Amino acid sequence: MRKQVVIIGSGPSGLLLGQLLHGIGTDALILERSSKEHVLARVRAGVLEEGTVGLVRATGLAGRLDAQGLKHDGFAIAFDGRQHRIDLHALTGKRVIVYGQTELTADLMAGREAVSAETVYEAADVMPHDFDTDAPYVTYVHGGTTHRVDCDFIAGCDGYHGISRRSVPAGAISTFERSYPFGWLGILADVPPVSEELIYASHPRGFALCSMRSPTRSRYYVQCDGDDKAENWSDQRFWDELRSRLPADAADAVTIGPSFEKSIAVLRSSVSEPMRFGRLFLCGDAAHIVPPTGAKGLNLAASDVHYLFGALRDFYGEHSTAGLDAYSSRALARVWKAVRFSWWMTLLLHPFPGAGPFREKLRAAEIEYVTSSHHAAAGLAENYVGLPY
Ligand code: RFL
Ligand code: PHB
Repeated sequence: MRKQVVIIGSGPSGLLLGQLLHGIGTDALILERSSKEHVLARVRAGVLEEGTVGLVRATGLAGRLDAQGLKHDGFAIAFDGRQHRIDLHALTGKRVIVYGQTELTADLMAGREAVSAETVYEAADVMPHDFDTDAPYVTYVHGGTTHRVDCDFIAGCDGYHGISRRSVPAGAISTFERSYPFGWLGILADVPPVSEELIYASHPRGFALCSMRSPTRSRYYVQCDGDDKAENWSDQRFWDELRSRLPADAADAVTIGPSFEKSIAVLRSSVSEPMRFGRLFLCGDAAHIVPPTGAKGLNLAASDVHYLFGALRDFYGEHSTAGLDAYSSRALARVWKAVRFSWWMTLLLHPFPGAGPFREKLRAAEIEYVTSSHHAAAGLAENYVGLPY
């Protein structure tokens, strides 16, 4: 089989890229290791930058996102028993949209099916080959048979645990990493959110985040030990811990109910450079991971897609390789700013085990500073709504 582009992974980056390429008549095949049901069951991001929404609109598949996405003009930082609002819209003229990654994935998958663009789910042993030549190809096993797809380009959209990054020779890639000594325990529950806007709460017992998926579905997180297990947390324990970390007015307003999803995410920053190896291009979590504190992971995947799609469009439309040549440096410039912001917001809002009183005093002073200084709040807001592409 021959395709112009083989996309490895059907997460948001692979699906977005596939749909944009379809729109310009470029033939792309998506190879996904898991089943469709498994991909759709993953609960992850919730906050979209306007740039991400614009990219979804360019696929023509933003109908449900535009109708149901919640427009947020601000969020609160809770600290020392009080809430301080960061007015994103007043500070930047922009807002963010709250819409679940699961819903976005479902919309993109439905759009792909509607135009009969091919995705092979449960593709095993996917392997990119010869991407340092002009004749790359990808092999995979499906239904007990090994298949080979020749192509012009391979897009590695297969996330942090994917094969694309790992198929690059060790000497050709550099990875910069930082792990954090805690995780986030997250739940979903069909109860109304405690507040119309997100609350990022910093408390001596640990960080907590009040988010949502809709006016009737809440997404809450509490900072936990990195090696803790979701099974250790009954619903009651979770709600008690969450409420203990919120200011009294918010704690009293939390509606409690049964959770239907509970999982722990570890926090990590990681960037692998470069993002291009001949005809293999890494995109999204395959190249970089950020802690969820700044809500940047999915949005970075989208900005990579923006650069890669533009490069492929110029290649197929104008025979120009300039965008392909610039892809890695353009994408990485934006990635590192988001890595810095996510790292900073994580340090700002989480008590670090063993940090000691001096660092905790500095952290308190910094929270006071960003919540009382217009200039500091503007810097936070500018990064939160998303830096320009
Ligand atoms: P994904 O979503 O991991 O998709 C990769 C796909 O590749 C498949 N795959 C393979 N396929 C074929 N062969 C192989 N060998 C393969 N190996 C893997 C996988 O099955 C999968 O389907 O990567 P992508 O597309 O780059 O998207 C990245 C985002 O999913 C991620 O950055 C965000 O979810 C991060 N994130 C958040 N981002 C935000 O922008 N805003 C948020 O509010 C936000 N909250 C979060 C988050 C991530 C979280 N967790 C669980 C890590 C909250 C959490 C709790
Ligand atoms: C979420 O709703 O899942 C969410 C929101 C904001 C974040 C991280 C996760 O910073």
